[in-house]
Amino acid sequence: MRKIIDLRSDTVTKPTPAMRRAMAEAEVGDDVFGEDPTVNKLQEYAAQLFGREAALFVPSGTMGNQIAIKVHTQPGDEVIVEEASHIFNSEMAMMSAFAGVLPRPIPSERGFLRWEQIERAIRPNVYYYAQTRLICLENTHNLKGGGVYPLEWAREIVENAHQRGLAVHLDGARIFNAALATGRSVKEITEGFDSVMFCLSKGLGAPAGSMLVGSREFIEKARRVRKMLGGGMRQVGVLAAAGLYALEHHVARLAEDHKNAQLLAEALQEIPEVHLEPVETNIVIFELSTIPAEKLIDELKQRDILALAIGPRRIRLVTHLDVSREDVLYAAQAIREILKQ
Ligand code: TLP
Repeated sequence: MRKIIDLRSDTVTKPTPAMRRAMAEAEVGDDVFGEDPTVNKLQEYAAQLFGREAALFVPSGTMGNQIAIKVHTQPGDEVIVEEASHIFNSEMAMMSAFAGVLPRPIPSERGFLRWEQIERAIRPNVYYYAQTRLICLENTHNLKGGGVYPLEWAREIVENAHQRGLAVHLDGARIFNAALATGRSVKEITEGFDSVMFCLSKGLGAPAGSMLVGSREFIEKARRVRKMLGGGMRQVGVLAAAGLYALEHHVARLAEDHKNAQLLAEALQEIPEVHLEPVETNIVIFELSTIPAEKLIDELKQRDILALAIGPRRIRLVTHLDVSREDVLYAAQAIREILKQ
């Protein structure tokens, strides 16, 4: 039987045999008591990688983002987000439901806001206006093609926001892809953000888990909010071990995913019915001019290739640990054949 080529997301990776061994051998304890040595090691390692005082292991990226929003805001505050951001679109309106805040979405071309746009959206200090309290940025930007936030733009936002007394949170679900693409460290590209969330369970290949990093004070508050959400876990060192393994062994190999995404993009570019968006990391997005996205997806499924529709004619393909060079070439060829029919 041919293997399934799953390009729907980099969340679909399965733990490698070596990662599973690390999980099986993990030392564990009750993490709600702060006594899981493997979780503690992962948190210390993450804090050190990002040059922060502390870090917190959380079950998912969504929970990490929502904890950060809750810690940075008070009910009734306003939060500036990019229109196509994950926080605004794919987290169940949780910032309103849980933190009681109002998102203020701002459109952009590739997912990256400039300070001038943000500045215009900040509420003046008038007593009957909700007050802007937080800005959330996303790097890489998922739904607008996996692009990397221009470093100077992000720095300008952080600096100006702080001068205005606003906090800035980074949804860095794929921050290691951004670091690789720019040739800089995660510490360098996230400097100054009040909090950063990153995922262990995407391109890094762990089965679950994300991290929040920030100041000791922020992480202490975040731990309380994690408990409110039922995210306090017990002998979770078995999962933290996968995360540690991922950080130690799967960061450099993201280069392969970027190469495969480029290869896929080059092949797709040759197909006249495909309108490809720029590809910078491991995400490939294109628009179809002749058939609906669902039709192509159904046809691909019959050839054991899985893809994701993110609009009526828009498709996203993501490269990762379980996708080879041969797989992407096979997928590109299949797309070409289906569209020709
Ligand atoms: N993204 C998933 C889906 O939810 C769309 C994917 O397949 O890309 N921030 C960003 C930028 C994300 O892309 C995601 C997940 C999250 C946060 C949430 O992480 P999880 O799924 O762990 O809650």
